[in-house]
Parts: sequence; C-alpha cells; structure tokens
Amino acid sequence: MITEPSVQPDVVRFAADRAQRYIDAGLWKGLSLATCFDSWAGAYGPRRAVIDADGELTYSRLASRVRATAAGFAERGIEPGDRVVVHLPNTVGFVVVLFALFECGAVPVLTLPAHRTREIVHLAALSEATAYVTVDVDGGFDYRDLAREVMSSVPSISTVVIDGSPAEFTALDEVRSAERTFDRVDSREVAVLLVSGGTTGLPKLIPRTHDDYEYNARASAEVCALEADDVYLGVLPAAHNFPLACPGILGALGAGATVVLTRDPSPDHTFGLIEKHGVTVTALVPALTQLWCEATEWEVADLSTLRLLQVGGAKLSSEVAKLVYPSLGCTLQQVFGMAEGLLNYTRLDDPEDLLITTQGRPLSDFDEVRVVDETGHDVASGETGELLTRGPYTINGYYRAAEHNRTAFTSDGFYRSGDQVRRLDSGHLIVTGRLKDVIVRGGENVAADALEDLLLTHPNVSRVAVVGVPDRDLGESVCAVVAPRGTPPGLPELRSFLINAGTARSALPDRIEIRSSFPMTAVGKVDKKTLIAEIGSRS
Ligand code: OOB
Repeated sequence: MITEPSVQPDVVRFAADRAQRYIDAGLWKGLSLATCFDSWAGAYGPRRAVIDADGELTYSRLASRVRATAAGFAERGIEPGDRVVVHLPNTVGFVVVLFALFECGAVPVLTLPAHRTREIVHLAALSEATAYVTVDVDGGFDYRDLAREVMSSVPSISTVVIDGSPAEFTALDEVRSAERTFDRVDSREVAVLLVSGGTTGLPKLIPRTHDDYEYNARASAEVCALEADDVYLGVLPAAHNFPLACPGILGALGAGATVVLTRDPSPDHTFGLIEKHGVTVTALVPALTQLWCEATEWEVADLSTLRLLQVGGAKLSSEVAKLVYPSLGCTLQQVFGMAEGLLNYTRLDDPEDLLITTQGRPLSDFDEVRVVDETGHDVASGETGELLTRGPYTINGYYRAAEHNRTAFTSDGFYRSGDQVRRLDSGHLIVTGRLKDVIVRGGENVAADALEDLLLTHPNVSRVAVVGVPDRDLGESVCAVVAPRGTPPGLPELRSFLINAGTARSALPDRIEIRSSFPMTAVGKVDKKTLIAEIGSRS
C-alpha cells in the first residue's frame, strides 16, 4: 500500500470560492496592513496617533519611527515571513514594533504581558520564532530574565530586543536604520499570530491574514461609528484581539482617531486619563466594568466625553450591564468575540433590553452562524446549542495543529466555538455557557454559568464563580466561590435562595468559599482552572 506523505501545512487557507465572494463583495481589499498603515499616515499626518505615559506621536512621526525600526529589524536579520514573539505592555513601543514588523514582512506572535516562561517558550518554539521583543521591567517583573530562559530553551531565537534598558540584549531605541523599501506582502498571507484564550492547557496560535484582519478592524470601526475625532483608550492588553482590532488600536488608527495606551486599568488612574485626553471609547472585561461602575461613587473625574463602553471577553451579568449608563453616562456595547474570528456586537441604536440582555449579533452579513445540538443538527430558533461559525474573518484552522483542527472544525470548515448560545429572532445571541463549563456531580450535569447568573441576583453576592472540585463520592462537588457585598451569605441561605429560584436539589452548591478576589487569566477573565487548583489544594 502506498501511503501519502503527511504534509502538514502551517495554515489552513480560506476555500477559493469563499475567498472570491469576500473579494467580490468588497470586504477584502487586497491590501497588507503595512500598505494600509502607509495610507493612514498619509491621510492623517499631523493628527495625534498614539499617546502613552511617556509621550505622544503624530501619524507622521509614528510612520517615520515605524520605517526606521523596520529597517533596523531587517539589518538585524529579521526576514520576510519570520515569526517574532512580541511581549510588550501597553505602550507606544508596542504600536511601533507591530507596524515595523508588518513593514518588513515579519509575522508578530502576539503574547500577553501576563504570560510567563511556560507559555512564551511554548509559543516561540511552536512558531520557530527568530526574535523575541520584550520590555525591561514592568509590573515588578524583569522580562530580561524571561528573555534569558527563552534564549536558552528555543534554538530558533537569535535576536532579543528590549524596550528599555537592554542589559546584554539590544535596545529597541537602537534598532533604527536608514529607511529602505520592502517588498509588499501578499494580503492573503498571515499578518499576525494571535494566542488562543482558553484557560486549559497551553495556548494555540491563531493565524489571521492581512485581508481578514483589516476587514475585522474596519467593519468593527464602522459598527462603533469611530471617526477621526474619537479618542480610544487601550486598557486591556494591546496584544489581545479585543483592544487590538475590535475596533481597538487598528480600527482607531484606520479612522484617523487617537489611541491612548495605559498599563494601569484601575479607575483611579484611567478616570484621570479619560478626563485629560477626552477619551470617547474604551473596551473592558466584565470584572473591570463592575469595578469602574462602583468607582464612580468615590472617584471624582469628568467622564462626560466617554460615549461608548464596549464590554466583552466573558459574560456580562445584566445586573452590571444595567449600571453602565447611570454610573458612567455612556452607551454600553456588549461584544462577544473570539480570537479565532467571529465578532458579535450590540448595535449603538439597539433597544435597551437587547443592550442589557444579549451579547450582540454578528458583525458581518457574511458571517455564517449555526446553533447545533450534540448530533450536529440545527436547533429550533430560540433553543440553546453550540455555536458553529465560518466567515470572512474566521480562521479555518489553528497554526500548525493538523490533529487538533480535525475536531475543532467541521468538515465544511465551520469553527466549533465550544460556546453555548441561544439566537433570538433579531439575530442577537445570548451566551448561556461553555460546553466544557459543566460540573458532573454524582452523574448529573450542573451548568456552572446558570448557577452564577442566579447567584448574582442575591443582594449579598458581588461576584461569583461556580466550579467543580474533585470529590471522592460524587466525582465532582459544586463549589460557589463568592466575593460578598456587605455581610457574606452562608451556604444554607444560598441554597434556599436557589431552591426558591427553581434550582434542582442535585445542582445546589455543596460548599461555599468566601474570597475578596479571584485569580484572573492574562486578559482579565476569571481563571477557573487556577481557582479549582487553589481550592483543591486546601481541601
Ligand atoms: C475574546 O476572545 P478570546 O479568544 O480571548 O476568548 C473567546 C471566548 C469565547 O469563545 C467565549 O467563550 C468567551 O471568550 N467570550 C464571551 C464573551 N466574549 C468572549 N462569553 C460571554 N460573553 C461575551 N461577551 O474574549 C474577545 C475577542 C474579541 C472581542 C471580544 C472578546
């Protein structure tokens, strides 16, 4: 028998007929992000492009820094197609490095500041990156120590660049050479490798092309009505899809707006920035949203310029959603997105009940969304099922992951999101849970999210995470981890509260843990895996 050699492509491309439809419809423009950036710089030259704690750059100044840095990268051996691990906090340096890599045709691997040796070594090795760009010290952590570990464990890395004091490495400020021209990159090639957001196992890499990512940012900017007078505040880590391209930094720069970047998401710092720079739009995860809303009670700052608060990354409870307008005075936009592609937005003129209770509807008319049961059949409208999707900016496979792609995608190219949703007749989606966020207690399935939603309506519960902890008799027991508001509630009280709300006895929490804070993932979602490990290690 002759066996085919196993060819494992790095990237699964868009099917030709779909690609042609996206081009014909004018969604994909056939431009690389470097070409786009050039035209933005040409159109908006003297306007302010980016601002951080150390200063600001106009579009023209940013463009010359980008061109000089791109030339410097090339002089240090970075070639078109090379992968470069970018591990930077929210600074102007991040924006310069990102566009300089686009300019010289390299592919940034966008890691988050909270990632540590385990993730960075894995991502650098998987992508066979040739360079690692990071910062000296941030948030009390010395990234140069991490750079040493990356250098010694990943043989492909030959260059380390540090934004700040470089120690034995190269300073970003020195990576500048006389400008030169680079060949234009094909817009169907990979522009960035994003990191998957899962909280289990090691992250995967998500290849986003120039065509799809540019459309992602431009269409998002349209939905948010971003214009040149807008000021976008980047609070979440800039390397995450949400603040990077939904519409985020790329959408704002494409619209000629100003981007303000901060490393400190706390209200006492960010409220001052909103007032100082006249911020109009920003994006937060639910936990920060709640903190910001509460902080308006004691922080005195003029937030009147803020017109839009985007919230996404995890389910926003309707309790917190209701607080946004009264406390911050701006429109709430729920965003249900994924680095893999599909974005859902509530629209600026949606009625209030949709803004508060739904996670939005697909960005593009070309997004295909299916809601299916366990057998893969479409459920009736309004029923819960798993969301499957494909479309003009959704990947067709993870990077270098042929094995995993076989189960993560259907045979006709739909991405299996693992998210459980309900679709309303308006097309708006309500996220009801994660397929995997189910606790199996004594053989019965308990949906953690459903319990969390109910518990949040208890007056003494400020925040809650329901997790399954290993249990000798039940397999898993249900633990409600509660950050209290006022007097901490007791277990009997919470159980009778849930019974009154119609919860089955088999799904009641077996225990309660009172905590003031939760462990968070790199972008600020509750990190249930760590929470379970912490609880497990104490029981
Ligand atoms: C965003 O992207 P990722 O890749 O970090 O995480 C994606 C996952 C989704 O599959 C879903 O499980 C969850 O995060 N998620 C939400 C949500 N937004 C994301 N779950 C409930 N409600 C929401 N609003 O998190 C992301 C990417 C782009 C824009 C916004 C968020």
